[in-house]
Amino acid sequence: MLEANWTGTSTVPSRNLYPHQWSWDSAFIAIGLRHISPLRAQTELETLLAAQWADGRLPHIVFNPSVPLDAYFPSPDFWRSSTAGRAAGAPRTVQTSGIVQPPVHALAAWLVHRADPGLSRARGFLARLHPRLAAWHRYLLHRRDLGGAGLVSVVHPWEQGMDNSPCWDAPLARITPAPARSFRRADLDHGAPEDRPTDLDYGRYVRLAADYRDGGYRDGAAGGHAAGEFAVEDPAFNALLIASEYALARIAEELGAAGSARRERAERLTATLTERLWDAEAGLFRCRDLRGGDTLVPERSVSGLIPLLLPALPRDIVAALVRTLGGPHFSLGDRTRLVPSYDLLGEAFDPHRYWRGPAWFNTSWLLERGLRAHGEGERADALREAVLDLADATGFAEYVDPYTGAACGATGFSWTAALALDLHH
Ligand code: 9WN
Repeated sequence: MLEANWTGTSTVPSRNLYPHQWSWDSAFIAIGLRHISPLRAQTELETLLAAQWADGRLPHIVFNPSVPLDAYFPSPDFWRSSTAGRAAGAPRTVQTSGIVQPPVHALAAWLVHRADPGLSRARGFLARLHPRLAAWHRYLLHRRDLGGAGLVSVVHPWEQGMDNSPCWDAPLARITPAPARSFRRADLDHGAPEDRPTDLDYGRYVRLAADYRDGGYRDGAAGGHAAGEFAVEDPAFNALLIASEYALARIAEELGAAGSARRERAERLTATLTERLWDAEAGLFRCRDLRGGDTLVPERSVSGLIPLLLPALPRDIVAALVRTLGGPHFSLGDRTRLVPSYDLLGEAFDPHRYWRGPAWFNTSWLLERGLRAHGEGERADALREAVLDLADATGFAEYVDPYTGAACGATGFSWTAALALDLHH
């Protein structure tokens, strides 16, 4: 399946629904590919990083010029990266989007290197990637610290990667949607409407992206003075950045440089994440809505569990997260086998609609890693088994009903295959 989704320089998330290269998909895909072709895994990340902007941002989509414009919306003529993004340093030769996705890349680069260090050294893989990954993290930590406290903000739900999570309902409610007739959704040509975000969601996605584009993709100053109407500090996005900071420390050391400053920064960021986003009463991390009075969003999302990945998390927080995973809101190992994307008891819960309940394979892969890192071997083993069984049983579905495990969304989804492959090894 990964062969079928390979284009020669990267892997599409799914042939029909997502016919270009996506940023965090490529990181997860490389993590799986390293077991069958370390060279392809390296190439996957190199292709993505070649589309980096001069300001350090890694675009969430790198467009394939041979795919017709109407195959995916929003297409290159919407983002207009090479013109609207000129001041921010968008590349001239490739068309990209102008927003970002979670920074899983340094973690992926380190894991890919370790799969075949000889090939990696011979090709200068890490030496070439290191400055680009460092610039990427610098962009996030400096240009995207909109709250001024050290954490990164996302300025669009697509940036966080869980597009229609109920966490965005309140922050999005303040956005005037673009008129439905001003754009045409291509996703509904391939996906069932009840499995996808609504037209109203799309109107707001389009409005936010168009405003960002029309502002030249400029980011605001620290302290929340940016123009954008949507700015959220998300636990998963920040946890993945921290995990990638640890990986960058190891990459620097492999290249003969010091990694300690980066490791210390990762620890400081873990403390800031806890101070800003931890909700002890609920036993999980929350999103902070900077434009909504700087308050915590009262929804429980899988995003709030993903900081379990972090090695420097205080023990009581680790214990609370493990309890929450198995408790009534996520019910892992009891009513669910993969981790639901959203609170089973939440008012907005829907077992089929995208990020409003269904279980996704990448989040379970991240939590498997977190459980194992904190000595929860049995729970990690059970989650690993569930990923392998359900990936196979569903034809590598994009996501599944969290109760029944029935396939939803696209089949032949690349990160499902890649992450199953990784857990198989
Ligand atoms: C928008 C590619 C991407 C994933 C996201 C997922 C979905 C896109 C869409 O597909 O988002 O970026 O069109 O719905 O939500 O996490 O990276 O697989």
